[in-house]
Amino acid sequence: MDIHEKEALVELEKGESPGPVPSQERWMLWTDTGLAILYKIILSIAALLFLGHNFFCTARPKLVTTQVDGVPQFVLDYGISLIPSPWTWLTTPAPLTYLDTAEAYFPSDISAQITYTHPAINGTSMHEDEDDLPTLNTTNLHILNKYGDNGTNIYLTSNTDVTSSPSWLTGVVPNSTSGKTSHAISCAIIIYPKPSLSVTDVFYFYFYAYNQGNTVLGRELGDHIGDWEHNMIRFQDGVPQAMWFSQHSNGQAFTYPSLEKLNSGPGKGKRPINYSARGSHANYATTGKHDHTIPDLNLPNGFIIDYTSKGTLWDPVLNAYFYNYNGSTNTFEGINGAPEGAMHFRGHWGDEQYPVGDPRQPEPFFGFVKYVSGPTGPQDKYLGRGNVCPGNGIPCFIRDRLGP
Ligand SMILES: *[C@@H]1O[C@H](CO)[C@@H](O)[C@H](O)[C@H]1NC(C)=O
Ligand SMILES: *[C@@H]1O[C@H](CO)[C@@H](O)[C@H](O)[C@H]1NC(C)=O
Ligand SMILES: *[C@@H]1O[C@H](CO)[C@@H](O)[C@H](O)[C@H]1NC(C)=O
Ligand SMILES: *[C@@H]1O[C@H](CO)[C@@H](O)[C@H](O)[C@H]1NC(C)=O
Ligand SMILES: *[C@@H]1O[C@H](CO)[C@@H](O)[C@H](O)[C@H]1NC(C)=O
Ligand SMILES: CC(=O)N[C@H]1CO[C@H](CO)[C@@H](O)[C@@H]1O
Repeated sequence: MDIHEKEALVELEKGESPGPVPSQERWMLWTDTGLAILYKIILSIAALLFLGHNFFCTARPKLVTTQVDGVPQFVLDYGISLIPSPWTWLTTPAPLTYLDTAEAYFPSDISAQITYTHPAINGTSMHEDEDDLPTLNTTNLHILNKYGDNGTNIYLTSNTDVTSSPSWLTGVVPNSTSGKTSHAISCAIIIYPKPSLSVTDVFYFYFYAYNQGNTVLGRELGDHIGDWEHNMIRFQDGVPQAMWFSQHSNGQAFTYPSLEKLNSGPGKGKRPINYSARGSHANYATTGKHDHTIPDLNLPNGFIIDYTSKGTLWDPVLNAYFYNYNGSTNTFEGINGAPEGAMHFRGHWGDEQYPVGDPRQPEPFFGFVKYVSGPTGPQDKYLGRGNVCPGNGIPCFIRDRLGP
């Protein structure tokens, strides 16, 4: 749980595998007709290469520009780039996530959340006809910022009673082979260069339709509709330095070398693994139990426990929206057409806390309730932080040893 995520990035599909290469003898026997065919093949390949070049240029202009903007000219002048290509840089060290074996609430499509909900202010639903609202989607969601104290009091509220467990709350189980959430974009990757610190912070925001709270003395507390969690990797000259794991109202930071990495596949040795806790989706660097009764002092056992395990592998980067963030204007620039409205929306991604007495809200337990309010989005998560931890006043320890 955490309080506070594209148009799909053009997929770089592998080409068709080439057919069998003609043997030496076949080449020798080729006639003029054979040569004409050969020329045609060469011309076709040249045309394909040209089109491919244009494809790549149009597919990632912003990324390339961002990279080059921050690169000293001599690096370019000497022609040997020590900066990994943007794709490698963005996709290779990106965190992979293991969802708990008993997870019931999977990553969810960001735009689906808008479809299954309607905006409400202080318990009163806004209506498309009365409030002159268009059909809301990830492109135009920010128009709600005109209402409810700049959007901050707007709650995307479920169209159905969530206590009846509508199926959209459970999200999408990632493909067990590829780790991709098909037809669900559940991740927003935000690139924020901070020249004054000589770093680039890359935020990986994960979206879930539902957060199931921890069970304390047999009572489930702190559930909410909508859940935004994140990791942040701080890069210096394209080299990862440290990583932040969001957990409940705060989280933990680790140095990049201390993190264990994927031990096979293309990201071997580079991609840090993190574990998403059952229900609450808090992010941890290790498997097992994590007690967070005392905030920021995670213990292996205790009273309020998150569970992580090597369950379903999810690769959030395979289906994500990418953005450049401009800290001086607080604006998101969608890369490859990623919709910006969802990022600029200042309201909540789920229902407002149900009042005591509401039939959906069980009696409070020592003052704690089952259903709390849905979280606000990425723009509200201290993107401008100076340290690896959010600038929320809680001391920042960057651990160089793994622990719960
Ligand atoms: C919300 O509604 C309640 C009850 O109708 C009212 O007392 C309260 O002032 C309202 N709050 C805001 C911020 O409008
Ligand atoms: C959102 O709706 C607007 C019309 O209000 C439309 O122009 C836009 O293409 C839609 N965006 C998406 C992502 O569907
Ligand atoms: C809403 O935004 C305007 C302009 O940025 C600001 O002056 C005002 O104080 C904000 N209101 C609230 C309730 O945050
Ligand atoms: C899962 O991914 C694999 C590899 O990308 C693919 O071959 C398979 O069809 C996918 N399965 C489903 C159910 O989409
Ligand atoms: C951020 O926006 C401002 C104002 O539009 C612009 O001057 C500045 O160059 C932008 N910064 C980046 C890093 O794009
Ligand atoms: C921190 C941690 O538990 N890392 C694990 C990441 O995954 C690799 C292989 O999948 C394990 O060997 C690590 O222990």
